[in-house]
Amino acid sequence: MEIRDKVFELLYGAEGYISGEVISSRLGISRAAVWKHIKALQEEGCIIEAAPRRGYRLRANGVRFAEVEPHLHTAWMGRDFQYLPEVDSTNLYAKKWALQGAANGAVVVADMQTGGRGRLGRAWCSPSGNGLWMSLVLRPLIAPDKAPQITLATAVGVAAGLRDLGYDAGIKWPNDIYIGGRKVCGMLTEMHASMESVEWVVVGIGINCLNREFPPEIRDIATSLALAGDKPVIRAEVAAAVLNRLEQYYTLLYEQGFAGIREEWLANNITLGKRVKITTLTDMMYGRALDMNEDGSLLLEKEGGGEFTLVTGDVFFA
Ligand code: BT5
Repeated sequence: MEIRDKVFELLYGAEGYISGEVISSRLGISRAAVWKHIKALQEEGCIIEAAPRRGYRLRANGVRFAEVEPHLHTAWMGRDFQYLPEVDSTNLYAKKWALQGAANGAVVVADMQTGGRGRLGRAWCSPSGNGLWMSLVLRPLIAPDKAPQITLATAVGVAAGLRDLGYDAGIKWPNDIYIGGRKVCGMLTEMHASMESVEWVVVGIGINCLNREFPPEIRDIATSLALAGDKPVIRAEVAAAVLNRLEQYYTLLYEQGFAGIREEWLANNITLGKRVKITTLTDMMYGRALDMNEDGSLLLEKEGGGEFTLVTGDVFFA
């Protein structure tokens, strides 16, 4: 365990304040080193108060397992859990972990990503201290052509988790989560499969939690839970709420097929009935989103007549 994690555990386990002296003698490090780790934890999003003579007190915090676990009610989801202060991308990390044998339901969470990615190589803005950047390893017993259903089940699970916390979260096809007309969460599913079976799926989920501002390129389209709600956002609670629901909906998908996921998706989507512009690698068109087909694809009524089935691509409200 890193020294910083040990400092965190002492703060977390303390009732009230713990002095710098106690931390330094318990861990055998200097007072200056204690202060350095406290500052680094603060930069990661932990709210740590420092009071003269009394020491340090942890108020609100980050996304280490010790903080997530009390809210987690799962049997297998998130039971193997890694926290990283910084990583290029949790999806890249999870893929390497999957190759090394990570269990079904293994989760990696980072405080910050230096190379967070969206679909088609787009960038995902993942600064330190304010988001939930996590990836799950799944080993579902499904045929590769059913993998897109995992993505849709993820959207249903994340939206349900956010609604449990009181946010009015809606799903934009296929799996962006919106609150108040802005994107609060994106997902990136990657898989490794043979012709017959899926070996592993890595599901990356990025949720803006405490962000108060965004870079210019996404300022008009992005929001965070802090901006969308009027209550404190505890990232560990968000992580657990989402993981709890994901276990439920993946289990539903594996045991009963896609119909139940589709029903939930239909009940919580913000796409159907709207005028949209869609883009695929080869096409661009306007239309009205009519329905989600039984296989998860999106049925459109094209402007100018006819129907179109969108299997993969982007949907913009137009
Ligand atoms: C996505 O792609 O929405 C998938 C995002 C997945 C991020 C997670 S974080 C944990 C894991 N590790 C990774 O490296 N990735 C996953 P897409 O639908 O292609 O949308 C990307 C677009 O969203 C960008 O081109 C921007 O316009 C916008 N965007 C970027 N950062 C954003 C943010 N923080 N909040 C809202 N929108 C953002």
